[in-house]
Amino acid sequence: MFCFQCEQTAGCTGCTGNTGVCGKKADTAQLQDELTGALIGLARAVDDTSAVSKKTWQTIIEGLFTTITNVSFDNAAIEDMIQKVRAEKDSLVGDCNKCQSPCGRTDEYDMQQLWNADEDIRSLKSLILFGIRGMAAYAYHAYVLNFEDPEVNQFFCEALFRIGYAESMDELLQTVLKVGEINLKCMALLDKANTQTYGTPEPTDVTLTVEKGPFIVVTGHDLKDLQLLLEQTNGKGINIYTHGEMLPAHAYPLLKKFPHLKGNFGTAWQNQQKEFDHIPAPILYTTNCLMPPKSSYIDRVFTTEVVAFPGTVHIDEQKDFTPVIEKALELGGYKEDQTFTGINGGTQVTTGFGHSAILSHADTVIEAVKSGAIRHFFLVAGCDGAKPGRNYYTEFVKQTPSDSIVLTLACGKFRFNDLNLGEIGGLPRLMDMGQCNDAYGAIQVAIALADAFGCSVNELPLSFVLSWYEQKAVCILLTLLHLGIKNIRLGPSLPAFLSPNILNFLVENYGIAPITTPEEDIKVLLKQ
Ligand code: FS2
Ligand code: SF4
Repeated sequence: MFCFQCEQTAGCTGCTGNTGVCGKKADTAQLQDELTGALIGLARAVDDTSAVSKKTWQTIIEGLFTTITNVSFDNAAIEDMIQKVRAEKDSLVGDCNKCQSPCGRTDEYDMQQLWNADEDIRSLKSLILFGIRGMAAYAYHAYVLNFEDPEVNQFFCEALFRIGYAESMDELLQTVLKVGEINLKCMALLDKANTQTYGTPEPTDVTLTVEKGPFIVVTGHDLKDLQLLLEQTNGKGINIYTHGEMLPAHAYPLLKKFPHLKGNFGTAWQNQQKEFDHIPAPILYTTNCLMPPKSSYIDRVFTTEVVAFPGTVHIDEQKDFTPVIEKALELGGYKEDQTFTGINGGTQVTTGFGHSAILSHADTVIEAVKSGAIRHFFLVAGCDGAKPGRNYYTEFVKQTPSDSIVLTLACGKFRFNDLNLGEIGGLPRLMDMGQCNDAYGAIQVAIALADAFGCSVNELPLSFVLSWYEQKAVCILLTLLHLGIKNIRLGPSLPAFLSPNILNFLVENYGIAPITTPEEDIKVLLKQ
């Protein structure tokens, strides 16, 4: 196998051999390559016909989402997805199969060509591929809420097509930045889908205590699945607790109105095996990140949508959560309320500081900056992961000066979201903007502040300190580059798929730098 798409890739170069660091087996990696090759074949067919339908876009988005890290470990599910992609291609250019002198224009792509390409070409094409994989997750969450953007859909095909095409570095670089441009539109689409469906997020305190009685833990990013689960458990004496990237769901008016959406259990994805080991409750996975479940709790793991693991019960598109509900009732939950704490000992966290909530205090913020009460903003955001070096982010937040604001989003926040950093002018110093896709909100806040001060985003007293793990972080990074944002600090390590030349390009043109120590980085960033 060869895979180097995530931050924990073996030896910071690539997973090879029989199993990846994430637990993905070589045959699964092979099938994911086959699926990607089939998707490129489908994109080529789209380029060759005008007969595309909604189903074509959905197939492409679903296929790409399936290949994100920690989404699907299930060979049978991936094989089904490959067949779906091939069937869709046949529906567009079925005659290609009967052609006596095939031109090869709609052939599937052999991913070995990419993995064995010149390292700079491989690097640029990997940025495109991993970026659109991440973007596909956002497009998927939007389309389950019936929101689509034809330009976003079309771009998935364009990008896939270019991965299978011989192009110069300059041409590929344009496509790399276009992934960032289109991902901004895709995140805007999802922001619209979430807020028009569930209301505008509002700051909300969330307890980490689990009440006695039956409960279900729901993890991942898909708000629609949470909504359906809340509806199906209503009045059944079962409480629902969010986990990981589902925490921001508590802030949406239409979700928080369910009285049995009680609180949050646990921290970020890499702690699942420890945190899920002994709980008397089932866990529903709506997306990544899925850690391979231990045998001690695999019978309590339920998956839905594209997330899949052999040996777990998969809830299909009919969305009948009865097996999860029955498991919750059978296990019965805790006999007494259990008080859990976050990583730093806090017993509650706060979420819901989306762009609307923050910008509703824009006058206060602008005044505080003008008076010097706020010296700097730090966006400390992104994925969590298992590497010990990720403690950097906890220390960084703890050491930010008392006249600075820390904005955060995505699952990396669990390293510090239970800290009480105090307030400035009635605003908390630490504000959780939501899931990783809510990077869109952070961008809106930055643009609004730049407008208010009549400067560019790069001239604001604002620093981006990002942690990455999987491919959604890649598309967000490309969006920030597309917007021309400079001096981003990135960690805990730099992507293995950046060749020395491409990394050099990013350093020279965007000032991207790896994290060093919290002390040193804070000192340097406060001066920029
Ligand atoms: Fe965290 Fe995993 Fe949100 Fe990533 S739960 S690393 O998928 O997308 O962030
Ligand atoms: Fe390795 Fe990451 Fe690929 Fe898993 S997803 S095989 S850990 S590079």
